[in-house]
Amino acid sequence: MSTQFPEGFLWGTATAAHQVEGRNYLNDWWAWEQVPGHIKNGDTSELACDHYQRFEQDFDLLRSLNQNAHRLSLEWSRIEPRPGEFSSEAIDHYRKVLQALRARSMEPVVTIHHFTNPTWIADAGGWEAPETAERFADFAFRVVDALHDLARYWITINEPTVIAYQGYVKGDWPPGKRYGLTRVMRVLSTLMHGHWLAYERVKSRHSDLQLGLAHHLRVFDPARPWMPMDRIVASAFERVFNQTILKTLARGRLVFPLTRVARASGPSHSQDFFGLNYYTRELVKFNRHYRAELFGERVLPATAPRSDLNWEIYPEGLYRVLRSMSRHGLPMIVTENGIADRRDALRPEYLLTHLTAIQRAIEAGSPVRGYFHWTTFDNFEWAEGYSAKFGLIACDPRTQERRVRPSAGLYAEICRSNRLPVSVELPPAPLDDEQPAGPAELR
Ligand code: IFM
Repeated sequence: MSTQFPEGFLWGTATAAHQVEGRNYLNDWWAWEQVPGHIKNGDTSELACDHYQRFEQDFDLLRSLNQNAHRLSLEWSRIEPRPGEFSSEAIDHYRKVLQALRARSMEPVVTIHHFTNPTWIADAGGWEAPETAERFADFAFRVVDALHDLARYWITINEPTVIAYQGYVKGDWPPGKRYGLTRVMRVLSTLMHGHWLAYERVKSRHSDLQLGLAHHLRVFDPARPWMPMDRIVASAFERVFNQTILKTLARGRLVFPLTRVARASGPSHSQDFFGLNYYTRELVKFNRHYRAELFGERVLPATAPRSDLNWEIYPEGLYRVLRSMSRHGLPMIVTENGIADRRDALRPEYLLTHLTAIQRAIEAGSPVRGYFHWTTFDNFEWAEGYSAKFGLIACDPRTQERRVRPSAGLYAEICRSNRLPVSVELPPAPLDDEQPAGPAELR
């Protein structure tokens, strides 16, 4: 097997505005963080990585680590703080950010919506209100039109199913609802509608741009493959969490179970590339008490290695997902992949095994065009606060000190050579200078 990646392969890291910028006070997440008990250790995003101010130095660092691309998101609440009122100051800021990437020969990939909503959108019903689709599409058109000369790749919405699951099934994220399937499907339908409208509007003016979605796909396997009920719930998870929106997008119309609540349709082609966020697999076991979760209880494998968040490390899943998504016939970009590993003990191997999985998929015919490691620096990991450390670069939210981890050096060498090392001496496991994270709840 070749260890070389295709010419022009995009190598970078990914971030999201609210997780790194700091001082995002006008969105629903900021309001949510203020309520005790919502975020681990009482953390709030506050200054995060202060990236809003420090983006130039941060990009210098990434360039020095040989990255030729970068994924970031725009903060809707900064750009449109009140309905229909667009801040030229915020748009100018993002122009400077994208220019800074271009000046360093780094290809930007820009996400328009990464989890946060302006408070005025949340107050008007968030993604439960059908009008949010229109409002989002207006915003998307406006920002792409203002910045289209600086970025070719755009992602409309990051992880629609995660928004629906965390905010409206589990209730761990804003707006903190615990709904049954029907109301959750309404949320997902509005998200799909918003994507379709945004895609159509943007493409009608800027047909040359490449637009996609970032899908969070997990592999769902039966915990006990010999048990028919486990197999049934695992395939129900696959259908609802992965296939519902994939089929909806492929057919250009809502499919069951979304059709229980709405009958929207959109263009038959609404993704120019397939954005994939892959982290882990979940083993699912039938449990009749788990009605709200399709009777599936997620269980941990007894022996497999796991991240600080207890997510199974399963690189084979990335290969399986890439091969299976190839049937859509779209170029693919791995828009996120990474591990919470505060000691940087598992990350080097995680990187190598997941990149090997990508390479195998490419060899087997999957058109993968780029890889964005999640994430650049340790940042505000939503309900986990600062406790989950996904960064190639450590970042202390109090001092803002950045520290390049050994795995960032390994990644830099891969980015430079555009190939996997034939043999690699993994950096020694670091001294445990930080408290290990306690077991976290499964997502
Ligand atoms: O931090 C998140 C990111 O915002 C979306 N995808 C998963 C990451 C890790 O949990």
